[in-house]
Amino acid sequence: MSAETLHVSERAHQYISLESKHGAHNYHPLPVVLSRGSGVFVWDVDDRRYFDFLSGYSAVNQGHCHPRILKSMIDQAQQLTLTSRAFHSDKLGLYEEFITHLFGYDKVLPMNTGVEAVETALKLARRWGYSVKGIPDGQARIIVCAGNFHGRTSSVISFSTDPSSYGGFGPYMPGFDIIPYNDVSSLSRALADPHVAGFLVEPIQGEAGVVVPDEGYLSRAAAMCREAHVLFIADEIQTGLCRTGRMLCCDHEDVRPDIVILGKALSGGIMPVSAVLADDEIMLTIRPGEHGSTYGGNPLACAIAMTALQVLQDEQMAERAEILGQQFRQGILDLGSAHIKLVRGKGLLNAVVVDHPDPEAAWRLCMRLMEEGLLAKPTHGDKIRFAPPLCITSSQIDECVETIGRCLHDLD
Ligand code: IF1
Repeated sequence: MSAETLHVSERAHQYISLESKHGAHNYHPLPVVLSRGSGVFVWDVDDRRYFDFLSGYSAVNQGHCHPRILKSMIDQAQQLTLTSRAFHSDKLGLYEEFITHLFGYDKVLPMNTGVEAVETALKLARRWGYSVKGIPDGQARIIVCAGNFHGRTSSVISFSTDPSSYGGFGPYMPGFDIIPYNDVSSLSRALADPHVAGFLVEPIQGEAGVVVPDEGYLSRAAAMCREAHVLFIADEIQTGLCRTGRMLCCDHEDVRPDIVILGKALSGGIMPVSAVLADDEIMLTIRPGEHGSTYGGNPLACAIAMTALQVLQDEQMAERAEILGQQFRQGILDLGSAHIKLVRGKGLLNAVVVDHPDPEAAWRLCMRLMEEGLLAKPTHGDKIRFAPPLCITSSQIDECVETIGRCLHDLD
């Protein structure tokens, strides 16, 4: 039994042991075993309640087990779940019309996980580069940013700068140029290469610790890409769908990406649903039989995603995230803790950088928060991401800020 699991009940330890014995050790979770979720709350196997400040890494923006999304899932699951794309269904076209009208694009290519949508966007950009921009076959390049996180397939980790993502998994996919994030002069230099097809960027870098670029960075970058006839590709898998206070994070700067990548909350945390949005000049460069997925666009996913998107609008979740995020960041600053180097974020995607001589301080703080009924997890050592479901209330924000303050005080 590790030191961390000393705190857990016998019941919880049984579940943790099963995972340890029979499951790959590709994660290091907090020692808590969850069994129920509703709204902002989750409960563990001993019926202790927690505020969920990770939200499935922004997949549960609508709140755990949202009743309207669940109902859509149950109704459709009793009707038809999967046809494959060998046949049409009575849900795919309706979903495609719904999501393309909502975001203002000609077409959508439905996939499942976020990284599959990222891979799809990369293939679209390369194919557009060859068949529209006229890049010589096999020479297309994609610009990406240092500190990126776009998923964990072999191609995508090929342009990661995080050794824990790419280390020991070579050989790597060629064709990517890495530039510093939030740096328009390096982007300008990289765009000078006529073989560049696209620029893939997170509007806010989530995994890097909620790194928010300078005001105007996204709009400058998008204008430079337009000037260079290069596709601006926004990975909104974590920042999209109301998380940062707008339907898309790019909306903060009125940027309309050439390709938008969505995932996570597109299903409200029910099942993997992702999507790539683009106009015909890009989307129609892929012809029948040249890309796909067994589950991509399945009727169950379509029904769930339409309701998940409708809930975001009906419950004004972008507006809520904007207002409650400001309240959260101000509340954290008002704590005046010597252990907070800074708090940063947009909407309800925020992170606190912990300032403490103990390198384990962020982890210890999260363990204390867990004991006080709030779940959060450190990212990259000294940063803790705080991202609750967007259905959280103002008084709950105050309650959680007070809890964070108490636990920061206990750090010493
Ligand atoms: C893990 C991170 C977050 C993403 C962005 C694509 C994907 C993700 C901006 C791929 C996925 C998840 C993956 C999960 C933990 C989590 C994560 F810590 F890994 F980086 F949120 F910040 N683009 N992020 O954030 O989507 O294929 O996972 O559906 O791999 O540990 P996916």
